[in-house]
Amino acid sequence: MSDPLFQAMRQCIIDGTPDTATQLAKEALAKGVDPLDAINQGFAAGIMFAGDEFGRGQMFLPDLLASAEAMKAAIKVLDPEMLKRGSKRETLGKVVLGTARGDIHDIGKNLVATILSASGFQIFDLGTSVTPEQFVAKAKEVDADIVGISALLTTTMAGQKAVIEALDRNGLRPRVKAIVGGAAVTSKWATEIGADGFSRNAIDALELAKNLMSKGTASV
Ligand code: B1M
Repeated sequence: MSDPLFQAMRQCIIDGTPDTATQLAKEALAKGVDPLDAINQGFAAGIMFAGDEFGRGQMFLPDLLASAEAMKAAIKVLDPEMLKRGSKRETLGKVVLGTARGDIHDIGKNLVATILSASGFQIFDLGTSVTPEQFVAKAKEVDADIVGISALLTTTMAGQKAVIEALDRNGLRPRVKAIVGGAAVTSKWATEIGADGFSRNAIDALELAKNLMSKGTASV
């Protein structure tokens, strides 16, 4: 990651400066940089570094919050361009998305929503800290094809299992597929809780969702 623009993007997230993040995101678009490259090679590198520093006790919560705000500011600028790039695609399916109960992390979930939406999926985003009952109610209401549950904390991963159990209890599966993701989520965990799919990042989530729609099943 030697490109000075990507380097500056990474640094502004570490510094927690939303104004600079906004400005660099605009600069990237003006230079024709793919918005996903700007996120993956620039801004996300900063938030991962900040997370590692936080984990090692080298950064405190207010600083991490500032980093998250800067990350959101960048994505706000890049989002419309990502959506525009996918705007001509047909509707591929309905996806209910949310972060598991007790979990307020939403940057990754929002990225998944943007990528799926840009690629033609209809997204019903329930936001953060969503209960199993809320997932079930929305899936019924919109006749969802896929329910996606994000979890970033080891403690809230249990919420993914609770959603899958609630979908089963309400007779929604196997027609409605359940997919899971988030930093600590593994393929092993996904298998253990009976999810229909797992993905490590937003791009893989798109492939997974497409597979589920075309084949009716997907491997975890
Ligand atoms: Co928090 N946090 N945080 N945090 N935070 C982590 C997750 C942590 C690993 C940091 C650390 O200690 N190193 C740690 C969790 C430890 C653990 O449980 N194993 C942690 C902690 C401890 C906490 C608090 C408990 C801190 C405290 O209060 N003492 C607290 C919890 C609050 C709560 O939820 N109840 C907390 C709070 C926060 C902030 C509010 C400051 C902020 C969140 C802001 C927000 O989201 N609006 C925050 C942040 C920013 C992070 C880190 C640094 C970055 C997360 C992120 O946005 N990554 C994170 C460190 C880390 O993950 N290494 C950390 C960038 C994003 C693009 O990636 O979210 O992984 P990610 O999403 C990816 C993939 O995972 C995947 O695709 C996405 C895009 O490629 N994916 C899916 C995600 N969801 C998917 C769903 C799918 C498919 C793929 O299908 C449905």
